[in-house]
Amino acid sequence: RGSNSLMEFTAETQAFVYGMQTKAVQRMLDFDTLCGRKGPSVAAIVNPTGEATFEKFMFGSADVLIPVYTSLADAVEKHGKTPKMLVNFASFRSVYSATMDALKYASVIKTHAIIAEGVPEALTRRLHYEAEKVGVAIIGPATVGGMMPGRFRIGNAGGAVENLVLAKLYRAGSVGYTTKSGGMSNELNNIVALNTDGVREGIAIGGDRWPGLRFLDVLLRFEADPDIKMMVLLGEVGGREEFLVAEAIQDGRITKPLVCWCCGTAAEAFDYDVQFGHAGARARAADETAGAKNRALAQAGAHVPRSFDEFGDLIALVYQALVKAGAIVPASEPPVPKLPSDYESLRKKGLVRKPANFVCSISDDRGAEPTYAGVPISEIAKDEELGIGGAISLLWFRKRLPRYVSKFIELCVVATADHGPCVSGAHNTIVAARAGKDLVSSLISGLATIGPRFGGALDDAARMFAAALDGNLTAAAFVEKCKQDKTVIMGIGHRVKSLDNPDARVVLIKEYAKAHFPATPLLDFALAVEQITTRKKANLILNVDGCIAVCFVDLLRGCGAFTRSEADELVSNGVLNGLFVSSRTIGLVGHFLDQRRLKQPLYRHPYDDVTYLTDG
Ligand code: Q5B
Repeated sequence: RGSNSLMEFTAETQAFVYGMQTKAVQRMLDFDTLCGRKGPSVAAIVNPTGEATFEKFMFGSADVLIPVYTSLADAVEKHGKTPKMLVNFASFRSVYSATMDALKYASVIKTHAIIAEGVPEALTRRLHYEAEKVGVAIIGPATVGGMMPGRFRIGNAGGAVENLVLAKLYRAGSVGYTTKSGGMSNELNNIVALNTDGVREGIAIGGDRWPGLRFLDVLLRFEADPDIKMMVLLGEVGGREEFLVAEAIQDGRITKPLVCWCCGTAAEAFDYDVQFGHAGARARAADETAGAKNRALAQAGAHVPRSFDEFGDLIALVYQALVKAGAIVPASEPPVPKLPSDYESLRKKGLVRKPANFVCSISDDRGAEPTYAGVPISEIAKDEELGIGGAISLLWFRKRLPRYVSKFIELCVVATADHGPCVSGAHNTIVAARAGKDLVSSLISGLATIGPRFGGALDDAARMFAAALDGNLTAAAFVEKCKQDKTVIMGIGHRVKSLDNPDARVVLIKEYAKAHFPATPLLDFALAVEQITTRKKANLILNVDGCIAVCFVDLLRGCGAFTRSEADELVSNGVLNGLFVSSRTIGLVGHFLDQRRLKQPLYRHPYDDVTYLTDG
């Protein structure tokens, strides 16, 4: 059964918490704050499946870092100067090995609380046997642990902060109680607070059939504690623990007033065995019934009510008698301590607000399914009208645009996804990949070349052509003006494409626009400009950037989904270059993967390809 002697709990006692139970740790620290403890009651967390690190918690309104170790050995080495309690949250599968490991440090870890439910009984008994050999006390399994008001809280014992305050667990009273589970403890915290000066110590021994620490062990501890003036026991059907208590009253080992009740008297109304919620809560023989145990306790001299309804009243009677006799002198009530509230919990209750730092109007992933402009992605995936062009429309324009528009976007993506390895972007991506850089770095290196000369001329082309058309310039006047201004016409000219070597992409885009758009005034204007520029040089064609740009302006202005100012604002915000960046990303990733697949070595530019002008 392990040692029957629990360690002493003071306002300096600290625990190791086994398992990454951050909520439980925070609850222990919140209890510390309520009690006015000087330091945290958790010395360290042991997380064998994680990394050695620090975890941030709140201690009052201050941040504290609690160390996390991957082994108990490390925790003991660093914090083993003073005795520790182990709050063991290992699962029922791993708790046996975790406890056996912890028993190696019996000189430091004097008491364990085993929280797991469902630990096989044979393993539980083996653990208790081994613990007893090394003098370690085990509370549990299947326990919430216990509560030492004003000093120490084991894990989640006592529940939410509101309960701790209502049951005045931030300061000690005169009552020691023991029971089985967390739910029963919470009930007792409340009943004892309502009917006495409060709890001095409360231990839940756990709901299994083979608890380590027993009711009698706890009550004998209370008997020896001069600050505990009366005791409360809330047992239940199943097991014979309560008979040991009755014997101890009879033979004089327990002398302090004890108020008892065993729950589960209703089981006797059935003609078959009833299993209650706890594994041990089932009468396997007549003397394991709640009624038999209540009678035995009453006969031994404990205070036993007629029903659970009268339990609190009887506790109050016994308490008042002790006060009257002068055995208990109720202390004056300290002010109720305040615990700073967590912003998140107040926000959920609607008690605080703050302006958001970020605003987002295009997507939302907070629900079960992400949405783009309010449309769930499953709908986008199902709807043949949408596709990738539709997804871009929703995310960029926050609109579901006509199919011919999303088809046009898809055509632009397909047409400009890649243009071979020799263009600036692909070149840089390839060189970076061959220098051993990762995908994102190589991609960034390629994307960084997109600008006024390469792939980034769309928005400026749209602006220049639109301004000329809107200003009623003729194509010839526009070309002349650019010449006088010494400005290159964005969207005109190509390094390799020309009248003799036409760009197939431009042909495709022009044809689509002519076939599907309501009108193409800007495209027509740009083609008229091309007629003039190509007279000067055959490569001064309307290039892919320029063609997409003017077609897109015709689309934004003509599709009916945007006002003129909305269309202009989209262009001035950079939507057209965004289209090239998005599509070319596909090709650049392809080049990176290609270089990796081909295991290409570091690239070094050949000397004979550099003209050296170094002779002064
Ligand atoms: N001249 C594209 O120049 C390029 C003129 C012009 C008036 C013009 C040049 C340019 C505007 C920017 C633009 C997008 C640098 C191009 C793309 C994506 C790509 C790329 C790929 C892909 C080419 C020779 C003579 C000079 C110049 C005059 C040139 N452009 N006049 N307006 N726009 N265009 N960029 O061939 O009298 O001899 O001094 O800046 O739209 O990037 O495939 O490679 O998909 O990856 O080097 O298609 O046109 O010609 O600069 O030596 O000029 O023509 O003033 O006149 P070039 P330059 P002069 S699409």
